[in-house]
Amino acid sequence: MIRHDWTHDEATALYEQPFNDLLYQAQSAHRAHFDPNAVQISTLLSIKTGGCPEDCKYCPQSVHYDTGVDPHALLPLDDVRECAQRAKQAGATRFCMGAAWRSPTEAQVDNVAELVRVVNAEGLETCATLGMLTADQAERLASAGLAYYNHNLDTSPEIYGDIITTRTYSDRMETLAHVRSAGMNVCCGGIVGMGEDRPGRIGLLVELANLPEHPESVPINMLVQVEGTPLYGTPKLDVFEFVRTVAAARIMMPDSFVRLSAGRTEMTPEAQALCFLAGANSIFCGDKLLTTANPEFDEDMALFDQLGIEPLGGEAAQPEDAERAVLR
Ligand code: SAM
Ligand code: DTB
Ligand code: SF4
Repeated sequence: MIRHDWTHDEATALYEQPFNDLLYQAQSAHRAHFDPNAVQISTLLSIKTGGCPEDCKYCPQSVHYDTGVDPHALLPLDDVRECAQRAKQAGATRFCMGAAWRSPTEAQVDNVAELVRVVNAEGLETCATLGMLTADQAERLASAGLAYYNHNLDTSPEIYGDIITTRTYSDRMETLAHVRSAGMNVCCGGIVGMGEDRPGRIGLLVELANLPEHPESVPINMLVQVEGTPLYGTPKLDVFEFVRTVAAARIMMPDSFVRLSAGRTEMTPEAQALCFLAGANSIFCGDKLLTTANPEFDEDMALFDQLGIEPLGGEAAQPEDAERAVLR
């Protein structure tokens, strides 16, 4: 059943079940809505890196922290097309373009709209994450053919102000509403392992599940700790707590793709397999996220083989083609 009226207490009862009961319930929900052995593959490209005026304490791209990230302006169209071609060859179905902006200017929206047309022409679904959008900007991106917009709530409303001071939770909600009104699919999730407590993780899930419509895609990121960011050195989250978050997301948003997102380089294959069992059915492939490392493509395909997982709807089809196409 699709619900939008979760209370914190109900979500807590769900989340705190014995681990085996939680995984059984999550896997049952997963099987009722999806092929349990198919995982969707997205790839990421940072089209504009670093120098962001926001102060998100987790982010290596904020201008406020010295993280050694190499900044660059918006990439030229040809470079983006080439990356999209390689992603497609490797079996990705969605190409996500990330920009380190608080909110794009009108000219920047026009430029990204052009990139969206180019990537769509390569036969890939497009996703972009560019910061806050006005209603009109969302409309223009939708008209250009942008299929998904990623805009994360990141954490629970109670904690938000401790992590980011340059915008509010309601700013985030407003952009999500603009994206919905423009008819785009919503990709919205968060980060765990930022030092939040269990109620903080549950609070994020309640906010996501109680949105007027569930996001089509829910990325669950494990904090990637980058030296120079204020959250560097935060005590690491217990992996079972991460799996519980994935499982609860699957149960509370049974029709959504739940993406095992950032942080996989720190996870064992066993931990990732548990996430798939808990209902994760999407990942980012390619050896780089936006600025940090992600597992090698071959490593991911080896894990898929071991687990009997098939990439969902990818047209790269022939594994040898996929192996030849090194992502970025
Ligand atoms: N600037 C835009 C924004 O913040 O909406 C788009 C790019 S931003 C890098 C996209 C998302 O990446 C953030 O919302 C956050 O959830 C995630 N992210 C950034 N740094 C991260 C980190 N160190 N670990 C895990 N996720 C991270
Ligand atoms: C999301 O939820 N995770 C991705 C994507 N959406 C844009 C980004 C992860 C970024 C990890 C840190 C980095 O590589 O800079
Ligand atoms: Fe900027 Fe996005 Fe990073 Fe925040 S998460 S500093 S808005 S790039």
